[in-house]
Amino acid sequence: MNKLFSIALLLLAAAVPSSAIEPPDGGDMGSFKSRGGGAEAAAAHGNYRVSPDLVSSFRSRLSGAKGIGGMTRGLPGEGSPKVLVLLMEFDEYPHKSADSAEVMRDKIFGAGAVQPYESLTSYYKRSSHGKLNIQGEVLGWYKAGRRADVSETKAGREKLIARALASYSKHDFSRYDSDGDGEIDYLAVIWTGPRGAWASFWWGMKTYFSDKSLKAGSKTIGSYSWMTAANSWSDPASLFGLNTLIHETAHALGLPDYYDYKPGVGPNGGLGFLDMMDAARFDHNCFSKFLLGWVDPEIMTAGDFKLRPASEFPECALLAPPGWKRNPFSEYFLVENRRRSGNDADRAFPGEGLLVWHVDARLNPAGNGFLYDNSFTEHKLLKLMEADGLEEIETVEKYFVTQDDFYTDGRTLGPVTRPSSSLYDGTAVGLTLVSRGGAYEAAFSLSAPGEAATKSVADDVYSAGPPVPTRPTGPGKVRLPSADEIRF
Ligand SMILES: [Ca+2]
Ligand SMILES: [Ca+2]
Ligand SMILES: [Ca+2]
Ligand SMILES: [Zn+2]
Repeated sequence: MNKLFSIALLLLAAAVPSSAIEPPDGGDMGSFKSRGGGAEAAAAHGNYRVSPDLVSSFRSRLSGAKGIGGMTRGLPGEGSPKVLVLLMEFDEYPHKSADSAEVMRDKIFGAGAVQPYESLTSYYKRSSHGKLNIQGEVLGWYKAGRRADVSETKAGREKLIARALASYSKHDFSRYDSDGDGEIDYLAVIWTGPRGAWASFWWGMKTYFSDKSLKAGSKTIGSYSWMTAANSWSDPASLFGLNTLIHETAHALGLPDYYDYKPGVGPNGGLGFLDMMDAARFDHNCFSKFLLGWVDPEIMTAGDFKLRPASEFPECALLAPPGWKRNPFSEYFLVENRRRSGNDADRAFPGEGLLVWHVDARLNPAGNGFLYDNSFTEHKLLKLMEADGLEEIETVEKYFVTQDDFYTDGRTLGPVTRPSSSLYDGTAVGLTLVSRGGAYEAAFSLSAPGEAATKSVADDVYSAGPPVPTRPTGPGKVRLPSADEIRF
């Protein structure tokens, strides 16, 4: 069965030639070979780390704090924020007639047709389980002159964007500032013409606008992303696809890249391409959804459980090691049931069953970020446990997760399995998960020494780790270090 399925997948993979190294619609990730060269440039954007603002809002939410508003820069993860999209056309590369501004508006904010990347709005409605309903407007196509004349620097890019926005003098930009802090929450800039190398000027990315003297109406610009209108520009059939925009928008929400910026330094292999923040495909994993408040994992210590598909229901299990003390800023395991539906309804989605994630969400001493990331640190913030025990994500170049990496019927994660349920320092916490299979509802048994069958109740409050740094509001407010101020 597994073997047949693997063969079917190989055939599928062959039918999608460009997915081997780079997904058809990209993202800001590149081929393994090109990643090494651009690592410093990419690291300068800080997107390999969870944004300090998201860490801060996660901590506030988990500690039950109410009324701590204005903590997040970028796009809020709940509600109906308005996103501004700017379409920029260069003289050398007229926009494709099939991607008129009207069509682009429909592709980005419309209902769309074919799941799962039919529109930014639809994807995020599903991923957030109805909590995030992205609205917005499209300006363009703005005629930006010759691309060859663009100054390929941060300042050059900001001036170009500000000039374009200034040409829409009658537009009301105040609607894109959902928290009223004077800054447009999130702007996506889509330009015509081919991409350059990974992390070069003409490559998809998300960063912060630094020049606060440049305004759109009365608003400064905050978080923004930058991407091509077609990944294979010279191919007339290559039109605008949503994957890169969905990926970059996740950075505006605060999520990190889980792919590896620098093989050979720190952990390798990311998440084996099984995530929107790795391959720019599929749904967001349940750790990301936990950070954003889109799922509230059931804390489990022992018993028999069932999970419905994570792409359809906000269901996720948190396997709490004995002595865990309800502290999510520590090491633990998350389990979700994934199958080819919802945002995973992509023919390249590699299997079905339980996925087990090893999370190490310890905070840094300042309390404004996680100690670990998936690129540079000793081990990963988020690691996929491979049920086949082969650790191919970390050891095989360009390893794509397969059905064998899912915990299906009878597969076990325990103190002496490979991989084991031990913590990174080798502490055997004794947790044992035995998958009981199931095609739609996936069942499993969990045991730990000395633990009675328990399950959390929904309104349990977590321990929030060290005190949340306060950020006074109003003039002269103190700002936490932001991801874009971190340099390699
Ligand atoms: Ca704002
Ligand atoms: Ca690495
Ligand atoms: Ca494997
Ligand atoms: Zn990214």
